Amino acid sequence: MSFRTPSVDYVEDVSPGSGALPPRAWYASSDAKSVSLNGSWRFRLSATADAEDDTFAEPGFDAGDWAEVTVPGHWVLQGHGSPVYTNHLYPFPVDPPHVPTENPTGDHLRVFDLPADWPADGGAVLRFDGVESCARVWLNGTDLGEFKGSRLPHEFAVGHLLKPSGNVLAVRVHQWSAGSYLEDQDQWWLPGIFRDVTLLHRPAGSALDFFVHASYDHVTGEGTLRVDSDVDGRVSVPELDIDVATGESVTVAVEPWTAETPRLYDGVLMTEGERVPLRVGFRTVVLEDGLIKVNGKAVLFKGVNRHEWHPVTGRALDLETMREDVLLMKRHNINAVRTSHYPPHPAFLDLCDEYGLWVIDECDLETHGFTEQDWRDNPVDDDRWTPALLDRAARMVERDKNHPSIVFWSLGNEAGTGRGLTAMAEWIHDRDPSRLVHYEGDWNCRDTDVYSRMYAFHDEVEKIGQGLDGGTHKRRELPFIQCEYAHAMGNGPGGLADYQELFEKYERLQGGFIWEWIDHGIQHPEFGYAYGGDFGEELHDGNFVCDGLVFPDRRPSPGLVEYKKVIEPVRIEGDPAGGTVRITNKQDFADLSALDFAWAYQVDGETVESGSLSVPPLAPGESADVKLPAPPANGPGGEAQWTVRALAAADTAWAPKGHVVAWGQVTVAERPVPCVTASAAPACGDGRITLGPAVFDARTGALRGVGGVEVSGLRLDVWRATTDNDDGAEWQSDTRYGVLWRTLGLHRMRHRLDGVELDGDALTVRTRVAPAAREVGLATVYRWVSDGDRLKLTVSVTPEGDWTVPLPRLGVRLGLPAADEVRWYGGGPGEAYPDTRTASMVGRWQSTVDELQTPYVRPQENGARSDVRWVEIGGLRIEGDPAFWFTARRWTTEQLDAARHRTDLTPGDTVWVNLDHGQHGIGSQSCGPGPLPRYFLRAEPAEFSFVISTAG
Ligand code: IPT
Repeated sequence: MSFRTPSVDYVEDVSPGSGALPPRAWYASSDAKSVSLNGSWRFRLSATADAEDDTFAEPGFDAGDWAEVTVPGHWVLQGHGSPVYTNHLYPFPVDPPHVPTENPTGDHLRVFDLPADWPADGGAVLRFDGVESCARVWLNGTDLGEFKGSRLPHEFAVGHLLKPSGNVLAVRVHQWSAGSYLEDQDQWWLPGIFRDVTLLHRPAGSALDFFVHASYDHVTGEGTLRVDSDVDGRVSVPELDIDVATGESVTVAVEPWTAETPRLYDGVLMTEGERVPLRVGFRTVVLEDGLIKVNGKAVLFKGVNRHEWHPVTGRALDLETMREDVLLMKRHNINAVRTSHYPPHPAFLDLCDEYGLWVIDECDLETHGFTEQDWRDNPVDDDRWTPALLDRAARMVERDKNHPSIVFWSLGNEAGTGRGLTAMAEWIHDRDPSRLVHYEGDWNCRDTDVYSRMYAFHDEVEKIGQGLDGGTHKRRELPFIQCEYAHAMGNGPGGLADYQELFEKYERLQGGFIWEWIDHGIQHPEFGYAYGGDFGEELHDGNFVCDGLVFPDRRPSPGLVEYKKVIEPVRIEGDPAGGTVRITNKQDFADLSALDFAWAYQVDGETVESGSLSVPPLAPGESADVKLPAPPANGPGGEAQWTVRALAAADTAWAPKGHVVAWGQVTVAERPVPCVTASAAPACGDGRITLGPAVFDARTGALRGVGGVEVSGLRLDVWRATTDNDDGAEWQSDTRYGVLWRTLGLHRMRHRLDGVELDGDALTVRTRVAPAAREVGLATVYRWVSDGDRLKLTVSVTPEGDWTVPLPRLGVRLGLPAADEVRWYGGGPGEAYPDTRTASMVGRWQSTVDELQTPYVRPQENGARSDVRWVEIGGLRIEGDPAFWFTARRWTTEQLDAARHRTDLTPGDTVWVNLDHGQHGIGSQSCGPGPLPRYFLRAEPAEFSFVISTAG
């Protein structure tokens, strides 16, 4: 055989490819053999598409000196080249369908034998589940064809080419191709064979493609099953006594499938040559009365956008990682996933069927970069590209059509508008009328069954809920979802509870999907987790790629904990007077029989009595007022609360018995305000002032210590290391306060000392705190008194000048020489800010300084605990009047602000403590609205105090 330099014209060809089999359902046969070709492959990287000829595909080629890579995987994450991150900018000149000459091309080679029991008869299919972005395939020297469509399966008929041993599979993968123009999703560009490669035996008479139609009639309680199959056979579902021919309908009483009650029936499709296991879920999705209804009921999506991500292997995910995602979602009350922005590994959809999640399955299509040129030459509005778009739609629908969890097909993301999208929608509606079509990019809803938007502000969402948003006639008839909202970048998202309130208030609003599930940080020896720019990319979008509810290692961020609370399936509201709690079942399908309820009575945050609460198994939407037991005697006048929890009554597939699903608290006796009677008088001498347990510098009035505890740097503090949401995205319409704060100089406030006064009982220190170059300032008075044991600081702040911006925070900071253990009474256990505090539970908590830190990939303000009544740290006990926000760190706010990665933060000798009277809201302005005005920390006169004593 002789080889010539192959033509690489296919790389820039708009067609989807050639040689592959037609798309079909993805399934694992019960009896047909298969061979996984995952594992170590020989690998050679070239700088251009045509640098090497194709002799490597020839049997006998010696690749002994090639490198090795793991398949599935991305070569740029295995030491060959590097990843590139851009949000919507194409990292190459936009001249469709052309791509750069510099086109990293990976030749992959794998030699394999057939297992000894591989049947001699029948055919075989070689399946690629995902290759980015374009591949050409040879088996035993025969060119099988080439394909594009990175996150879609491609199969080739190879039975006639197989040998018992020494089969040579050669795959040439190009990083850039015409297909790249259709794959401009906001994520890392990661070439490679990143999903499974499998050789499937296809016995004579095997199943080919089949479509399971399983609907549910909520009026009769019956399900109807019909399996259409390319190859005739029989369908059996033993549990339902079903045994029918393919193509034949059968109707029987069934339990329906919903995300809350994911009832699946095991069945089998039997053709002459094969048995294929089926997992049948009966449900009916319709658009009716302007609502998305499943089994006759309107559903509320409490969703997330999920990209596939692993910090080491990129988009190559193993089953356990996929399962971890699903379990984490279920445990956090999430009921829906949008597979942004491409069909996921098919095993993920099996898990959604099994554990119960509503799915928007999204096609592998995004042309966002064309927005830079006003969408000129957008492939979705150019007929030459339509076959590629239809191929992508078909590969998604055909692969995934048998999953009951999928309720929507999504045409893609951010691709503008055009005829190609309409063609896709028409094809999908025709092929599968049993599901609805989603696409966000066309606000006129020409092709869609839902009005979908992203990042609409609260006020607009409310208008839409009220039907006052106008729009085309068609749109006005449609339900609304936010396919993306609440951008979970860094600290936040704020304002979740406010969105949820709207979703629950207006029928037309059927919920939303948080952007997004996971931070796409790449594990990195120097940076901890790398983000855009860390690989020297010429164009990049920084840490915009780290905007998930879980950190790269899948640890839940405070945003996820907040979301869990905001979307809890049971609402528990106390009545401070009445001795009852109101329990509401907020689910759409399930009653409360899977839950136990427990109460606890707390005095000063300590549980003094607890027990179980009997709650009727309320139907969806129902409420009941449930009587609480008589309150235990409340000691000597402490603060008292009821805490009521809803817990899993038994082990479930996704959580153990006792898992807390929802909770509510009600305070029935308020906290007595800490009181210090000024009885000790300040005394001056030796350059020092003493007052009760405290020592001050006589010249500056600065606190030096309390009891034996050294204190440094106590002063007013307004700065916070701006969050991604403070900084905001430049395209957002709300004022970007993070930027204004810095312009104004709030990060470099100067403290002028105006006077140190001893007047009877008190030491008063007068100051003015203001930034250079500005006339605004904060007149700040520190007033100290003591009863001999305890010290009370009252801080009064009076803004001067014309403050046109809110403050980042307002409180005092102080340094302690040593601190590790922290105990507090207040909100916890995790961080909270004014508009992210729903999940903050009042109680007694303890932690360490290190554990108080929230590990945002790009360091920024984090870790505040809300509503703190008192805290004990570093030998001091600090009580607040009123309750305060507390943070403690082994670095200063300025160091936190300057850090780009967590590895930039090195613990110093001092623990810096912030006791804040106020914090500005967080919002979601990194992509969306800033904080709602009710969460602003306005520059207004304020007074707050702390009582400080030595702990223990
Ligand atoms: C939106 C994209 O759909 C999503 O992929 C992601 O980039 C997100 O923004 C921000 O992280 S598009 C944006 C213009 C609203």
